Formats: sequence, C-alpha cells, structure tokens
Amino acid sequence: MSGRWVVGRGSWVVVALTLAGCEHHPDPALAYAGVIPRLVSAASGTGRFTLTGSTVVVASPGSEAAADVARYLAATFGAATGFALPPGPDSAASTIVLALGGAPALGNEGYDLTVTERGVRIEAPAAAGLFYGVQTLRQLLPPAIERPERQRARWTIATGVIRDYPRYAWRGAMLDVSRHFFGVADVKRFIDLLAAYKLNVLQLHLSDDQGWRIEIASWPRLTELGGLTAVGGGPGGFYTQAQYREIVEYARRRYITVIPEIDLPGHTNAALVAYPELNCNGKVPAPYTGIETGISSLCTRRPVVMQFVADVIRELAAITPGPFIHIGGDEADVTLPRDYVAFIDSVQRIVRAQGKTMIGWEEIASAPIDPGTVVQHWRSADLAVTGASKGAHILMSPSPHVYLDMKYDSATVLGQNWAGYIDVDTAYAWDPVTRIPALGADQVLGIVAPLWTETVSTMKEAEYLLFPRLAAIAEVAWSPADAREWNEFSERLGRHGARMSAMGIGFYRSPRIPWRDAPSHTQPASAGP
Ligand code: TNX
Repeated sequence: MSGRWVVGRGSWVVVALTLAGCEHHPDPALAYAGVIPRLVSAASGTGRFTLTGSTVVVASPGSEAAADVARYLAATFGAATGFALPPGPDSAASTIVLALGGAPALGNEGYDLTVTERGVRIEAPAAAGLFYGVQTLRQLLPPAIERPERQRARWTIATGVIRDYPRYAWRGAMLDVSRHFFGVADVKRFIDLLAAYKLNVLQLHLSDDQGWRIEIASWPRLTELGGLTAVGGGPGGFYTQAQYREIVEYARRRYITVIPEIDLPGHTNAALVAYPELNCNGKVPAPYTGIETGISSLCTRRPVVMQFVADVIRELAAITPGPFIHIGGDEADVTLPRDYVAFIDSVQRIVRAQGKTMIGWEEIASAPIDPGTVVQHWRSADLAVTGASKGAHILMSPSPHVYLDMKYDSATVLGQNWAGYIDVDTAYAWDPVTRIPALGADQVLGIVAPLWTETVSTMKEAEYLLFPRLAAIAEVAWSPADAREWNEFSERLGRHGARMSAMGIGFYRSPRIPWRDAPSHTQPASAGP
C-alpha cells in the first residue's frame, strides 16, 4: 500500500496545514488524522472504499458478541445511509468484516482496522475491540453519517491501516442524577456519547441531599418521598429497578460498565426526609433544594443505619453485574471523624460480603480500607497518596481539569467555578501520571470526568458542558501520552466541530479552537438553582 504514516508530530503538522478550507469536501485520507481520541498509529493510502446498499457485514462465526456488534453497526450507520448492512458471506463484493482473533498484544479493547478497495476489516482479540473499531470507522466516514435521517452523500473512506488500543482500562464520566433528575432516554443518550469517544465507564451518582433516584424495595419511601425533590424545587424522579436494569443493559451493549453510587454517610438529606430514624435527632428534616454541601449525615452509630446500608447495598448489588459499588464518602463534614472512619470500615465489610469492590471519593482513604479498594481523587493529593499507601487503586478526577460542571470562562452561564475555569486546553493538557508525582504510574487506574448537576437540568445544558471537554478528556484516557500535543489537538478538534453538530451536540465554541464549520447554536440559558 502506498501510504503516508501520520503518526509522529512532524507529519501531523503537515496534515493540519493541508486541511484549512477544505471542510466541505474533505479528503477521505485526512480522516485518519482527524479521529478523536487520537489513534495509536494510522497510515492512509490513495485507494477508496465506498459503503453501498450492497455492503454486507461479516461477523466472526459462532460469536454472539461479534454478531451484536454487527447489529449495532447496522443500526448506527443505517439511519443516515438508508442501507440495511445485513449479515452476509465473506465472498460478497463489498464487506465489513468483524473478526475475533489477531494480535493478542492488542489486549481486551484494542483492534486492527484495514480498509481496502473491497471493504473494511476490523480484527480484535475481544469483542470490545471490534466495537471500538466500529467507533473509529464512524469517524472515517463523512460527518453526515451522524445525522438521524437519511442523507444524500457518498460514503467513501480512504484505504489504510490502523492499529489502536487504549492507555487506560478505566475511561469514565459521571452523571449526577440527584441534583437534577435525568430520565432513562437522557441516560441512554449520555451513554451513546460516551461510547462514541471510546469511554467505558458510566458512574451514576444516584443519591444526594436533593434526591434519592433508585428504587429500593425494602425501603420504599426513599423514592416515594426522597425522590420527589431536586435543586431549585423541580419535580425530581427516580428509576425503578427494572429501568435501572434497562440502563445497565443498554450500556453493556456499548461496552460501558455502570457504577452505581450511593453517597454515604453525608449527602443524605433525601434519605433522612424519607426515614427520620436514620437521623440522630429522629426528626424529619426539611427537603433540601439548595446547592450547599456537607449539610447532612446518617446517624452512623445506630444499628438501624447499618441495617439500612446493608439493605441498600444488597439490592444495588443484585442489579449490578459489574464488580464495583461506589459508596460516596465525600464531604461528610457533619459526621465526627472517628464515626466516619468506623462507618466506612463497616460499609466496606457490607460491600465485600456482596462480592463487590468498594469505591469511594478520596476521603475514604482516612479509613482502614482494603488493598484493591478504589479511591477516587478529586482535590487532595495527600488523600490520594494515603489511599495508595494502603494498597488502593487511584481513579483520577482532578477537579481543576475534569470537573465538567465548572464554567469554561467567566462568561459561561451554566456551571460553578470553585475549582476554576476549565476551557478545553485545561481539560486536555494534563497527565494522570504527573498530576500527583508521589503516585506510581501503576497505581493510577484511569480517569472519570464528573458532571455535577446543581446548575444543569436538561440534556441540552449537559451536552454544552460536556462538549468539547469530554472529547479532550477521552483522548487523555485513551491515547499514548507522548502522542498528545495541544496545538495539534486544537486543529483536529476544530475539524471535528461539524461532526459534533451532526451528532446533535450543542457544544461550547471555545475561542481557543480554530473551528472550521459554521456556528449553528448558542449557549443555553441557565435553569439556575
Ligand atoms: C463537590 S466532588 C462535590 C459535589 C458537588 C460538586 C460541585 C465531590 C466529591 N463532592 O457534591 O456536586 O463539588 O462542583
């Protein structure tokens, strides 16, 4: 194949310079250099493959998982192309092959993708790699592939070769459905957005002072009463366990693990409203619809509280196929430190008894946590280091870089600013390993970018805060550290704007990015707390 390697910084600059002004008829070969998160290696040739109504999808025989990725592909590409992309034989004239096998070194999520004039071949040791190959293929096609209705377009891809695999196994985002509630359809949309950028973890913040969002059959008033409220006095809401399972299954098909988070022992006003016996004074507190934190605590020494925690975690574990339960643990400002430590120790036993591994915000590092516990860093390097010294694995959610509820700049209507303003360069130009020098590279599990929703009440608003920062963070999590460079990324993101628009994302048009498409949206007005 006559190819041009587009890896290595020098050649990326050449690609970027060639691009100016060609957004209407992009050269398909340049698509290889445009993929976000950046590919580990890619070379494009001069040939062309065009997807047509007679293209068939060939999945590895005997693999239900590969067949499911094939169905996902057909559904994802079917809307804009109008093609059925049905299963078909290898001998067909135009094929997309999804083959299990190939280089074991690619790992659980890596893949090789080859485009010839006859078709596309994605080869991966595991089905997740096939899925990520499909996500890359999406971005090799014109942006119109993202539109929900049939397009008049030629679906042409340049011939080429890609080898790609992630840096981190844990690439996540968190959605706070407690401060404002987001229904099942919104969460599915959120999941689809994560999948498009090869993220694989969705942390759902299911309870807080302002609302309890998951049905717990043994404590029904949690949702009957605790689910009624939201920040600013909005309507609240909750998921039944059946709805929650539906979310988990939707995520599973997209290789995303859902991690349920119940915030304990602070952030519990909604639970106290429902069950005042969990409160030390036994009184029913007023429902809380403000945005302060550190205002509530379970009465950790009461036996009924441990019964409550055991029931909640048992029911949660039963609807959680993944190995992790997140127990919050942050900002327990009105819990006595010695009660807090004893409480976290007890909660850990309960989680362990359900066969799950406990995750908590970095504050749990002050308790006697098991080796292998996951500690989520958000503001204190010292706590992260303490956690690591106890054998915990550290998840990086450093608030000055990845808090998606921070404003982009002082003019941003939505969001808060206690951790600073976070424009795209701040979300991009940091590294999980050098962020806390005292941590060893092998102690860092990956990244989770949280979207707290005190100031966010619709998906449109959420997407404005998510994008383009989430695309930048996905690259920090996926792409090799030495392949990342801000100027090159800013050019690539500038060309990616048309694709985000086609995806229906009303993203923030950061002045730091040379956008190549015409603006088609403005900042959403704030719902306000
Ligand atoms: C701090 S980050 C919190 C959340 C708030 C967020 C707002 C963390 C572990 N706790 O309760 O929603 O700030 O930015």
